[in-house]
Amino acid sequence: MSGQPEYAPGMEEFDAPASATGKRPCIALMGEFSAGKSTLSNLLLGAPALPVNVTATQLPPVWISQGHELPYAVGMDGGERDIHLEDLEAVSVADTNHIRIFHDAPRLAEFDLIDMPGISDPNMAADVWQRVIRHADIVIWCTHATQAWRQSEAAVWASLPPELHARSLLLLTRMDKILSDRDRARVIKRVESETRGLFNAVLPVSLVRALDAQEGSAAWDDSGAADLLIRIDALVAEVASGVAPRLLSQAAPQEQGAAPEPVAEAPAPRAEPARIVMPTRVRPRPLKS
Ligand SMILES: Nc1nc2c(ncn2[C@@H]2O[C@H](COP(=O)(O)OP(=O)(O)OP(=O)(O)O)[C@@H](O)[C@H]2O)c(=O)[nH]1
Ligand SMILES: [Mg+2]
Repeated sequence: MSGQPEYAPGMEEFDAPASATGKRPCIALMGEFSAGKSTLSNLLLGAPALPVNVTATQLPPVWISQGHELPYAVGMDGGERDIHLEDLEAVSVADTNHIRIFHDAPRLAEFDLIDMPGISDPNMAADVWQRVIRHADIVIWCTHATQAWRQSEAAVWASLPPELHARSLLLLTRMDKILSDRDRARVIKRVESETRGLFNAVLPVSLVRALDAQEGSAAWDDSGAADLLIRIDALVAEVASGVAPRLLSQAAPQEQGAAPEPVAEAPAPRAEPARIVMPTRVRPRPLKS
């Protein structure tokens, strides 16, 4: 591991809010290595953002906006240079602040996306995500449901401003890997308890099932994707209009830092996967205006 990222709040000012600048709200996808950030990006865009063959490459943050401009890289000094998506191996993480790419996905009319590298990727310098976090209006933090909300994640999240917490979602990915309804409910309950006051909402999802499902189908709803999109739309609208989203209520002190309970993990994909039926009480409630 490359050690804990040490983000120093106040070191860089966050951008002015989207409501003040008229810019599209910017959603940063964050989380540990392999937590599902790029899969979520593909789900939101309805297509892979990058050529499939670059998934093994260590990439700097990838900032995706609507449009047809050619991709470019922004260096540490703010200088821009053209890049080729087929040759991303040539983009050095050490010299590149972030990559800008453009896509005609309809959802990008509402928001920009920044697909971040994993916060504790052993092959990635700890500060890579810190260089661009100031552009984020909203964070969707992806955490593996089977080992959700580790100390390393909590430490990074605690270093970010409370205003950002209130506009951000915690996504429990890989819910399909947890076998029983009971274990799924237990994980959701624990993480909700440990993160109360730290996110706008905690949402369980199976990104692979959502990708396999037709949008609007029962399988799509059961994957958690429908609830996720409702919540994203609400947050984006609130951020764009300058309404301050509200946090989940504060955690009781003794609830913080409880040891994760073991959960039974699904051994292998099944031919006929069971539907993920999310407990009704954890479905996101509509935000009151
Ligand atoms: N079963 C299951 N697999 C998932 C889910 N979400 C992501 N994956 C898989 O997890 C692997 C890693 O997903 P990515 O989206 O590349 O993760 P990432 O967070 O972008 O990873 P880095 O950019 O390397 O930090 C891929 O093989 C995905 O198919 C999920 O909800 N369920
Ligand atoms: Mg990724």
